[in-house]
Amino acid sequence: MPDLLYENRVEHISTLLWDLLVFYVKSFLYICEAFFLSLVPTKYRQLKDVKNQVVLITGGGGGVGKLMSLNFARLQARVVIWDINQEAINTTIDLLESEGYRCKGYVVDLANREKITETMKVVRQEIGPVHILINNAGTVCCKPLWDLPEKVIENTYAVNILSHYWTVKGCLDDMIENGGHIVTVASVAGMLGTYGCTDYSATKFACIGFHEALYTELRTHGHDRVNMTLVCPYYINTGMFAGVRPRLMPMLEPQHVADSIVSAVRKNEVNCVLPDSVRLMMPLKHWLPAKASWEMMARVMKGPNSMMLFKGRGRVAAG
Ligand SMILES: NC(=O)c1ccc[n+]([C@@H]2O[C@H](COP(=O)([O-])OP(=O)(O)OC[C@H]3O[C@@H](n4cnc5c(N)ncnc54)[C@H](O)[C@@H]3O)[C@@H](O)[C@H]2O)c1
Ligand SMILES: *[C@@H]1O[C@H](CO)[C@@H](O)[C@H](O)[C@H]1NC(C)=O
Ligand SMILES: CC(=O)N[C@H]1CO[C@H](CO)[C@@H](O)[C@@H]1O
Repeated sequence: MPDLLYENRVEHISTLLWDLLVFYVKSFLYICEAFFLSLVPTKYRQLKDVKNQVVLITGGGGGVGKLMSLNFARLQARVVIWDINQEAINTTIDLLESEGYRCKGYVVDLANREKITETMKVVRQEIGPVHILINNAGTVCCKPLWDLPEKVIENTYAVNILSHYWTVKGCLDDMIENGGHIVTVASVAGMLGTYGCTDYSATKFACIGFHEALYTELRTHGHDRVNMTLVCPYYINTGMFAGVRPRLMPMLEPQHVADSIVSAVRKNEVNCVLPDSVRLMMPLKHWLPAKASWEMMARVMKGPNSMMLFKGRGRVAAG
């Protein structure tokens, strides 16, 4: 570990200047690299080979999780899905079987820590160590805080963020040894507080913090064989936010999101914001005065009004 306490001022300043110089040179190269790679079509890129790798997808019975399962199966990965809903698991297994692929499903409530830890061990025994973990499951209720039941708040935290700690802890040693990839599915709602989402937005912000902090820890300790990808999608047309009608941009198609996530993983990309334009807009939130940001959100985007149309799936949230 490099020593940060220097003997004297001269040494302090000279090392700082040297590090800044290295930083500028490397940053310039990385920016050129990123620009160059953005021009190369995916089919000419060198992509991670996932053949025979164990890919564990939480929430694999639903929207994006189901489509990612099929994508990974087509790449000859060994797909394992977890979901709270056996019927949903069956639809994914059937979908993969219709193309001749196999997939193993486990019923797991991600709000249950013991069950997660236990099933992680079962997967390791029955299938093998996990190479790619996709923490994809999520839940939303969409009510203003004063109408949000305590149980629902706790369940949102358990599923959307706490479960990430238990799934990652269950396979990190294997990943450090064999190489691996941890994918965190957050949301644009994790970059921008959203109406009806005091629980959902807060847990998605937490997902981003989890990803960034763990990334720092892995890099600092030289665990370079474990890659990480953070995914922040805008609304997706899966039914999770059914009813909501965003004013400016249409919802994303689930297939596009699944394809983009799989591609980001195979390119070892660290950040994946969907669509890209959101990434360019987001800094406005920090630059504009708060009152101007609110005008943008409430008057131009009509964010709260569109969220008030939320119907979801009409099911009562678990918990
Ligand atoms: N749909 C959107 O507009 C949108 C936007 C941004 C981010 N996201 C995020 O993308 C991810 C996937 O979203 P989606 O639209 O495919 O969701 P979805 O609701 O279509 O599917 C989620 C799956 O997770 C499962 N699940 C829910 N609670 C669970 C629990 N306690 N234990 C185990 N499984 C559970 C559900 O049964 C379902 O099969 C989520 O993390 C979501 O927060 C979604
Ligand atoms: C799921 O599939 C299994 C095996 O085919 C079957 O036994 C079970 O009844 C199915 N469950 C549901 C809820 O559809
Ligand atoms: C295990 C793995 O895929 N490691 C890769 C992480 O990403 C870098 C590139 O960004 C690759 O060089 C590693 O091979």
